[in-house]
Amino acid sequence: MTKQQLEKTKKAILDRIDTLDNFAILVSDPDADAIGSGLAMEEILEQKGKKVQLYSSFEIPEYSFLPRSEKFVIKNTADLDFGQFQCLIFLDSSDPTRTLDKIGEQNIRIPKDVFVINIDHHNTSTMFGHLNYVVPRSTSTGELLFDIFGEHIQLTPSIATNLLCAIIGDTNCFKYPTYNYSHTFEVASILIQNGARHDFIVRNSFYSNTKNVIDMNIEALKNISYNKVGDITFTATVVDLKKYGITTSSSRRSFYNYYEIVQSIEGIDFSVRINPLTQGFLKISFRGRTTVVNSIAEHFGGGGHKAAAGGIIKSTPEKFISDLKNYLENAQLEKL
Ligand SMILES: [Mn+2]
Repeated sequence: MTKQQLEKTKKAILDRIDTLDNFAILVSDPDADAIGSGLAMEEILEQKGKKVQLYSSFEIPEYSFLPRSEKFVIKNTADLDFGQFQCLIFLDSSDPTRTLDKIGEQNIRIPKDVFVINIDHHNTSTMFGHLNYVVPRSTSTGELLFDIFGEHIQLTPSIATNLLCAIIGDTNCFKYPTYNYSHTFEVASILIQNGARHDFIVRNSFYSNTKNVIDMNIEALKNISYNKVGDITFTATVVDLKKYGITTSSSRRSFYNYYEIVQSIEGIDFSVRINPLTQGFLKISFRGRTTVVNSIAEHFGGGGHKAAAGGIIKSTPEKFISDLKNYLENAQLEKL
């Protein structure tokens, strides 16, 4: 979207929110960006005197440190009657089904007369909203919420903390190499000036692991296989989260230490982590070190960002790795 289109969309979103009263906010499978953005959006609408419900299909105990986290109603979005709302705001969701726990046959039914606003930074967005504010070059949905609403609200310490947590989470502490951080650091600075606490977010996001999480990271690292197809070298590991009592929804955060180490291995182009789910499904998570990985994830029916992407597929770990190698034989991968 061009700068002019974004400005126009931003104004349309602000105008539309002014005219409506009854909102639901839906977030993608929860990471820090989805959760922090959801909480900030809920408070923004409350400030504007709106009726608002904030939903997650997944439990989010690992983000209970965030201010106002009790505002989340945990309910599978497949079971929601959206007809009771005038407007749905989807955050960080490249398509509406990203808000679902996708195992099994589920879908989202949105009545035609319900207005849909889509705010996201995935370049795989299906632009499903009546208004779409989609900026793939942006670090996070949290940063986009600041861009849209920052000048139109009172930036409370809780909004500032939730937005900064979203940005820190989606940039992996400003370490992903795929963004121009010039604007992001300006936003972060304003958030900190308005009461966001960097130390609180970092301690709770990255330095608060249980022993189970550490044991799982050790197993994931121990079991790494090194694979080479043509010029491409990648690591793969299979870990069963269930063994460690860790839910799929918190897995991204739980593997922080594993990713830090895998990303630091010289000569590796990308890594893939394979997590067997129930009913013969696998959750696959790619991290690019030198190559773009969302094109690989898309080949397997998933999506994501250039350096971090994934999806859920029906396969076995052995078959998936063999399919991945076959795909890489002829794939033209872009460099990060
Ligand atoms: Mn995000």
